[in-house]
This record gives sequence, C-alpha cells and structure tokens, in this order.
Amino acid sequence: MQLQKKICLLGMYSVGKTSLIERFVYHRFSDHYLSTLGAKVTKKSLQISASDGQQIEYNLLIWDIAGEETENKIPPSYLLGAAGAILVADLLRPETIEALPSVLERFKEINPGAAVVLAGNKKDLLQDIESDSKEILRLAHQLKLPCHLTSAKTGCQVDSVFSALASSLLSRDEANQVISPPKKKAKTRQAKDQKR
Ligand SMILES: Nc1nc2c(ncn2[C@@H]2O[C@H](COP(=O)(O)OP(=O)(O)OP(=O)(O)O)[C@@H](O)[C@H]2O)c(=O)[nH]1
Ligand SMILES: [Mg+2]
Repeated sequence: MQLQKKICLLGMYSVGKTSLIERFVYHRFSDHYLSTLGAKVTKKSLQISASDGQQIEYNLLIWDIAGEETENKIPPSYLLGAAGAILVADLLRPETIEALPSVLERFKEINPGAAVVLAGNKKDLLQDIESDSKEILRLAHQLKLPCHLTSAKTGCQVDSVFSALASSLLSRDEANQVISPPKKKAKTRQAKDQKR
C-alpha cells in the first residue's frame, strides 16, 4: 500500500534542516551554509511494516522551510496539510531549543493531529554529550515527543529520526483505520471454509 504524506522540517535558522534532508535523501553533506529562501520540497519514499505485516510505502513530500524570524513568520500555507514534522534544534545553541515549544504550538494550531519528533542536531560538535543533550531531552520528556540526537555531518541518527516520524505516521494511520487489515484475504479464507 502506498500513501503520500507531507512532512515539514521546522526550527530556527542554521540548525541544519536542509543538511538533514540532504543527508537523508542524497547521502551527502556540505559545510557551506546557504540559507533556505521560503520553502523547498524534496521527495523520498520510506517503507515500513504495519502491525499486521503488510508493507506500507510512505511517499514523503519533505518541506524544507526557512527558519522563522520575528518579522518573517512562516506562511500558514507552508504548514497546511502536513501529516508530520521534525522540529530541529542545534544542540550547541540553547536559544534554538527554547524556540521549539512555540514552533510546535504554531504547527499544531494548523495540524492538530499531526505526528511530531524532535532532532537535536550537530551532535558531532559536542564535547560532553550527556550535559549538552540534557536540555533537549528534558524538553522532549516534557512535550512527550520522541527525540533523536543527530548529525547531518556524520549521518548519525538521521535515518532514525525520519523512521521515528514514519512510525508515528503509521500509528496514526492505523488508529484512524487509513491502514486496515487485508480484508480480502480474510473473506477468501472464510469462503474456502464454507465450501469445505
Ligand atoms: N558540524 C555540523 N554542522 C552542521 C550539521 N548540520 C548542519 N551543519 C552546518 O550548519 C550550517 C547550517 O545548516 P543548514 O542545513 O543550512 O541549516 P538550516 O536549518 O537549513 O538553515 P536555514 O535554511 O537558514 O533555516 C551549515 O554550514 C551546515 O554545514 C551537523 O550535523 N554538524
Ligand atoms: Mg535551510
């Protein structure tokens, strides 16, 4: 079964949203910083097994959205219709972590039922992972959201954060019965049983 989903990468400027997408989709990284203007959409498919064993293919439309600034709010049309979001912070810039609750609030205002995961990025730059990841892990706990410590540079946990989002999309699709058990097979078996 194939399903198309819009997902958004959100968070302050220069936290590594574009770099995470580049790593996930094209397996590459650049140290060069080119700030995103507006939004850019990239496609990538991801396979996941539903709880009944059927293979689900999520065709992700990944929206890379420029970091919000006070005078430059994200247009609602960029967020509209999203099934999920990865909220990204730079582990070495506390203000980027502090910004996440309001980013989440704005995203959820427009997409109340959407799935959200957090990414604490630039893990490769940390000297003391335990102390430098405390704040984002505390926030994730408080917001009850999954959180991954990623590095777009090394690729560490990048696939995991996208997979975690896909798992949350799957749970929602199963709960909303968008993905239902393969009924045809059940009927065929029933018919066979009746014939016997
Ligand atoms: N060391 C390291 N640098 C990173 C990592 N991720 C991104 N960068 C660097 O951080 C800078 C900003 O990365 P971008 O991916 O452009 O950030 P962005 O969030 O898309 O920024 P805006 O488009 O302005 O909102 C670039 O110079 C990247 O090379 C990482 O995991 N580790
Ligand atoms: Mg960008």
